Amino acid sequence: MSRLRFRLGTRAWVRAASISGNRCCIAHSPLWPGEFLSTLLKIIGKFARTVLPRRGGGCRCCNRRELMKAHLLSIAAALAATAFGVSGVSAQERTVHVYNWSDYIDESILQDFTKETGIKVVYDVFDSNDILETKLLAGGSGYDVVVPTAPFLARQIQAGVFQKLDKSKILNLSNLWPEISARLAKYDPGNEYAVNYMWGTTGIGYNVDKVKKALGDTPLDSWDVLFKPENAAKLKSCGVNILDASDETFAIGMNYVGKDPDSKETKDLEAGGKVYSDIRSSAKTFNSSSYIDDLANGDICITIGWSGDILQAKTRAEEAKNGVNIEFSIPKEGTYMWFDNLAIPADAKNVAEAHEFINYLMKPEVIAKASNYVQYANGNLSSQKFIDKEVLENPAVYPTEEVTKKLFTISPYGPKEQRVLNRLWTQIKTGK
Ligand code: N2P
Repeated sequence: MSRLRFRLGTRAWVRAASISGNRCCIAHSPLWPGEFLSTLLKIIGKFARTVLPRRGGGCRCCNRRELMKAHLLSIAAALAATAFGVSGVSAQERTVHVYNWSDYIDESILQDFTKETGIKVVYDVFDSNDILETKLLAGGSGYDVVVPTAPFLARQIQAGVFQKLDKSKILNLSNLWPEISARLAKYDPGNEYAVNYMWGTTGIGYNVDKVKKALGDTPLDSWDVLFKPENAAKLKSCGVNILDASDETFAIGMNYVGKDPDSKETKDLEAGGKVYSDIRSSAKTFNSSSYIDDLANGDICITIGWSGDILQAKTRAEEAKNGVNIEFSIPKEGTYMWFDNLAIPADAKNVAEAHEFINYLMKPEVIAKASNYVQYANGNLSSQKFIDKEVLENPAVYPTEEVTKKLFTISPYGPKEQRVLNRLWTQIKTGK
């Protein structure tokens, strides 16, 4: 839009100076955008006025020679403005469109990025990989940076959805944590398309007092708390939420019943799904974003949830001083460990800005600021010296080695397997 205005401005100026006949008029174009350009115009305009002293209205009659001079001058001005002005204009107008998970950044980071680079951030959020994938596969999403979870990233790379990163433009990649990059390379061989943003686990978030009231001294270190139908029934009245993320919930369900969490066999998926259909009647909601506030406000008392989301709920409750005491547990049977990653769609319009944005996020102090706020671990080793002690030393954020051994990852679903998963999950959610 602004570039169009710039072109109009250039044309308007040239035209204004070359009115046919005996009249010539040198005028500042009101359409001309940008401080740089207006300064340039002032200088050139001043020069033009010296050659062609202005009379009332900025126009005067002039002879052929003068008209020719004005004409040439105006063309030179337009060319100069085009040559020098484009970078001036685009520095002012540069934008990056980012599509990230909800509750996943300290928004002051976006403002700081704009202050430092002049690039405006248009920031939208989603709360499921399925939503992101639908947009990416349809094409023309309009996003320059997106954040898929690893198995989705892998199949989206296969589908040609992303462009390779130009690593020469992301010098802060030198700060990455080799162990996390190696894990990510299972999904993105050679780490060509993506950079880890955050990683974490999917566990149980609960309201300590309400769950104790409902279940007495039942230990909270096992999925039994939620998956045993008799426990779920007791928790029903204080509010049970299930994360609306079928790939994860099925993997966790299959693991719970002793199957391979990465199985894609229909019978295993059915067995994993049964864990949820057995407790369906006790579930209040299937949600992956507003559940943070619901837990913080006491509207639900237990949820399957992402580590940092639960810790953010805890922080919100503490800040609200509402007496709600929240904890997160990584169940002893093990759980899913996931990786969310920054990638650039193949059809991104602002590729240079996307690289700058990723590079900025990978500054150790910047990504540490994000981790401190969202309470998720990140894949940047150099950032750890900037991470608050309470975050870095919280095993719910950076699990101990012993716990890490029980964490599993999953591979992407193929199209047919995905259809089975979708069908089963819809049946569970609708209770049919
Ligand atoms: C942040 C959600 C983390 C996404 N609200 C887990 N993939």
